[in-house]
Amino acid sequence: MYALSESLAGRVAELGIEAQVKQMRDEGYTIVHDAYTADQVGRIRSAVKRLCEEDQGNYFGITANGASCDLLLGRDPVFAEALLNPYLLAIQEYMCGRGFVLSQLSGSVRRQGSEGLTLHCDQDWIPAPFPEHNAMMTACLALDPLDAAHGSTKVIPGTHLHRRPPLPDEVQAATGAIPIVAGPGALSFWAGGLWHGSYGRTVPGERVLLHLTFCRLAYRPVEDYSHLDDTFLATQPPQIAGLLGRDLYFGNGQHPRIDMSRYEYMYETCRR
Ligand SMILES: O=C(O)CCC(=O)C(=O)O
Ligand SMILES: [Fe+2]
Repeated sequence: MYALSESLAGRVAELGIEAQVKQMRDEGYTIVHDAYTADQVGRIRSAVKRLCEEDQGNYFGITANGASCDLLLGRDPVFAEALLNPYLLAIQEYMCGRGFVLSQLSGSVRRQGSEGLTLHCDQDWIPAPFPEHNAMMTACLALDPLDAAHGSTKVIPGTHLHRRPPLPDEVQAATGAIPIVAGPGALSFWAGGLWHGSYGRTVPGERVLLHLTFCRLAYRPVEDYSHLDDTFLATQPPQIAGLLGRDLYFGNGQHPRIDMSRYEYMYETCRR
């Protein structure tokens, strides 16, 4: 599961993220500081805030003092830019394999008094024991400073090795939990099987996050982007079509009915 392909090893070395790759393997989470520029952080933050205002969603256990938004690709040009981040793509490939697809792109705003999110793992609809190969992985882009008082994500390092979700008493105890401590522009990642949640926000201000979740190509994404057609894709680099699984063998039924070039692509791709 944790072998690095030659091409990915080269990118990991170029990006200088060897330590992060090792931490993903051993502890099931990691942080890349300054993964996005201050300019990108500003533009992504205002888009997330605007769409949370519009959607008033209650995802991520947000019942008061905040809101969520989702299905973000195509709703502001900044989200396609966020998806193409080289740190994001390299670490997702490491954990979800080549040809990984976008599962969910959502945003959240938490304000003072917002309660913490219950301990869980993201691939918890896969029956336990989880397969050895990590099925999906979330990355969160910090758009504000993060620590426990600011309502940061909490993780329990090493729990991905249990290959199961936490039991109710383990959820209550959250033994060994630590906060993600990072500044705006940092990307934090946790394996699909890592136990995590968040701290309640006790201080004034806002915690704005962009949540980017991907899955191995064999699994089903959460969000359905079939409304983003060729007109949208023509405005994007080909990686975006790839992230939507448009070059996979799945979804045969259009013309040509069975496209064997896609079968060959998928067969090769999922093996690295
Ligand atoms: O809001 C957070 O800090 C964590 C959210 C979460 O569980 C996730 O994005 O997978
Ligand atoms: Fe989660």
